[in-house]
Amino acid sequence: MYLCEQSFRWYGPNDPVSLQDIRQAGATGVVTALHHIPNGEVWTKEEILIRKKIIEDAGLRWVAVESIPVHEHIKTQTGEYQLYIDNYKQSLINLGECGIDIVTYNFMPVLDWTRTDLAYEMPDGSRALRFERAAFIAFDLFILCRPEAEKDYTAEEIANAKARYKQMDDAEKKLITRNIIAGLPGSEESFTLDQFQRELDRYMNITPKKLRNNLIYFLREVCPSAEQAGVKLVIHPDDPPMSILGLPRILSTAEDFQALVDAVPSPANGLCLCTGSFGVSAKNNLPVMMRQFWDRIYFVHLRSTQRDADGNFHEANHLEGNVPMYDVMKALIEIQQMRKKSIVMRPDHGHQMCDDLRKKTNPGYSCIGRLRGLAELRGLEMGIAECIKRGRI
Ligand code: DNO
Repeated sequence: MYLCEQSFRWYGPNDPVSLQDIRQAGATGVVTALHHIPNGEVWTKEEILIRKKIIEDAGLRWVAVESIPVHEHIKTQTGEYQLYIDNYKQSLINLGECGIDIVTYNFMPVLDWTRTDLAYEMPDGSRALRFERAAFIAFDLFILCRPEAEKDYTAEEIANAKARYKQMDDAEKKLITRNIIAGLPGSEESFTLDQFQRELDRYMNITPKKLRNNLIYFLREVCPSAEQAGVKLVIHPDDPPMSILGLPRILSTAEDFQALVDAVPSPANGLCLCTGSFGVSAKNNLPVMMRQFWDRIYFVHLRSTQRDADGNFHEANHLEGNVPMYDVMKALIEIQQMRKKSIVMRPDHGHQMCDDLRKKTNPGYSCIGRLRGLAELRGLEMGIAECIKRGRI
């Protein structure tokens, strides 16, 4: 029976979580990126092989790249975009030649994943990442003061944001600004408020349709190189799966990914199924999406979120919250048998808990919370797989 290849994300030699920690968590694979290479430059074979050796010397395997960032010029089709696309192709070819065959990317304008609170206290004292809508709108309207931002919100939302803003002291204003624009781990970019507004301005005339066309152009360009290199590209969905700060977002639903498949049928055009990102929208039915894209899901992030009626969400324990993890895992086992192949999975994020509460950790990527997540998820997978083998389900 084909079961998941269990992996852990690692931010490289400076990550406070070591490769030994990852091995002890029970993972066999490592998901990493060459974060020190500036966005847009080629990943040389030499650099790739140095990283690969470090991972293999620790008894692990480099199973996926997360991510090669897509330069903003490619997303907006301005400036040196063709050069950056050519560099991207070369990086894919180099990775393929070094035996690394899954590459994650996203096409979210300006910001990668976005949260307002990185230390939301759970009833058990652990800390989770949270997106609080009123605080986010308060940032947009009263801290960033984005021109015409009010148009994006209802009168009630604006009133709630105003009340929320009034509660904030200077320290909270600074903190929320840092959380939103100074870059979460892996985001690759960080800005001052002015720079940030200038980055948003680049998208003033870019409609969702135009952004999608730019993504399709990018894929048509890079997929042939990926195919030639034996590499699968996997796009990470928008997190959260909705437009924010007036920016176009084009990978929030099954229809969004289907449009990409229709435009670029290359088998290299794949999906990184991030259950936590898609799961924030009640409209996304994850097991249905998994069966729809069974032959294009090459990488899976397993995580759950808990929504509330006000449009807030926080990251729940892996087996709790709104993501139906049992059904997701069952679908994942099924699609692996259909594909006759193990799919790379990593427990996505985790609460900061136990000893990690006293350490400096990367938000979402402390060791113990993810270790708990992996332990629960692999147990769930084994339980379902055994029941299938014994004909019980
Ligand atoms: C957050 C991550 C994202 C992801 C990128 C992929 O925890 O899932 O930063 O790595 O969006 O390009």
